[in-house]
Amino acid sequence: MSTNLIDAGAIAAHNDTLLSQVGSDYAHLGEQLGRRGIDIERVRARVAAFGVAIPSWGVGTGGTRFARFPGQGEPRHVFDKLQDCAVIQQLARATPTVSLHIPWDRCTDWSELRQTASSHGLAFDAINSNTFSDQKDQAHSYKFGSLSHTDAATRAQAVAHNIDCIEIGRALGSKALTVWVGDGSNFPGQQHFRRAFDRYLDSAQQIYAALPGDWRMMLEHKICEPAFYSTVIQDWGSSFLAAQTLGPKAQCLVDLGHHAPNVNIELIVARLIAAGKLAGFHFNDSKYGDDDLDAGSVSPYRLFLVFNELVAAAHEGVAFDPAYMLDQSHNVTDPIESLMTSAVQVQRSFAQALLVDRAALDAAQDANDAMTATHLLKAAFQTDVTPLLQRVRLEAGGAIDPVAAYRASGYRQRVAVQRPAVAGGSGGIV
Ligand code: LRH
Ligand code: MN
Ligand code: MN
Repeated sequence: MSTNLIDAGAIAAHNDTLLSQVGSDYAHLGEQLGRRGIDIERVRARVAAFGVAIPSWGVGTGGTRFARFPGQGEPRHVFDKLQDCAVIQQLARATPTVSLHIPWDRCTDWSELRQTASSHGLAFDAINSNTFSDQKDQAHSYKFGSLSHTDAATRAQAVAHNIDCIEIGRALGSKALTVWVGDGSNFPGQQHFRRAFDRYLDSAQQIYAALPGDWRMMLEHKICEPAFYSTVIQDWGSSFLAAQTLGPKAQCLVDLGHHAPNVNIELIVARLIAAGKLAGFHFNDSKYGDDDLDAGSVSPYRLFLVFNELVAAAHEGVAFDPAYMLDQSHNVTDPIESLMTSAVQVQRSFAQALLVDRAALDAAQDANDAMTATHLLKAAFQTDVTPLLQRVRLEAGGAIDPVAAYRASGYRQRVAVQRPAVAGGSGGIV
């Protein structure tokens, strides 16, 4: 393991200071849950098996189109990013996989990258393509779109890039390609809606045809940005239409920040589960739009309600396998701290959803007892599962308080010596 990672002895020493506190808090929670007929050990086992992928682009400081303020010791390349991901996993133990973004992540030897990841105890989740920005020396610009572009050569270039991503993903052991396009229009009349969608489908079909048998193609919709009047894959309806047209390996990915304000995201999740088309998630939080705030930092109850749908479906025996990923931009925090906190928040929402009394909720729903039903959800959401999450981390060799242990480790200061600051600029992604 790399010498830059957190010293296991230091984690153990940190845990020792909190051990007795966690022991009594956990016992107390177990007692409380026991009175509600819930076996804490069973919940703990489910939570311990849960993981959410880290976006490789999330470990660098983000930015907006106005400015980027670089942080200390930012990763210089994909190997540094992996190392930061390893630190997150070592301390929080909820993020065993990494989701790459091509070509933001560059590498001359993908098998070496895979080996490095595995030496850190990490594997690769879905691979993300990028046809929403132009790369140096690119033959055709994506200024007016990619998979749905009016120009056939531009579409072909975008298709080829996605097929390249599949090849990279194969070398890494990924099993899914996530496709988000910024294609759309900024003026009424600029784009022929139906033709643009047909062109998108035609291109997507070519990518789909190149998909290995055991892969999924995850279609990510987004209401706006960078196109602010219309987007080709605007909402879950367009995404669903596309996924249905493409075939069973195509499913719809829900990024929590990609909806109009007040949209009922948990209802969308329920619909996609019912249709067998839920690919997975990009977790983040938002107040106004695609703000890419830390998961659960603004609306933890909404995140819980999403997990409530997932847990309910699993409880009812529905077969589905969503991919869980974070997709956030960290502008004012240390990305490692944000990602650990977000992973734990997602894990927390899952744990809380496991506490819902499903039989009582079914009965309340059947009896049209709205008050009891909503109290049942609140009872689960308002349960402080912190000791359970701490215990899960502890058992897995992580830190009881990941942020405190991280700060005490001096990791950021150490890597800052090796990694010079990258100048600011707009829309900065490492
Ligand atoms: C688009 C998006 C998509 C991209 C990522 C960087 O807003 O959510 O998932 O790949 O951000
Ligand atoms: Mn996303
Ligand atoms: Mn987004």
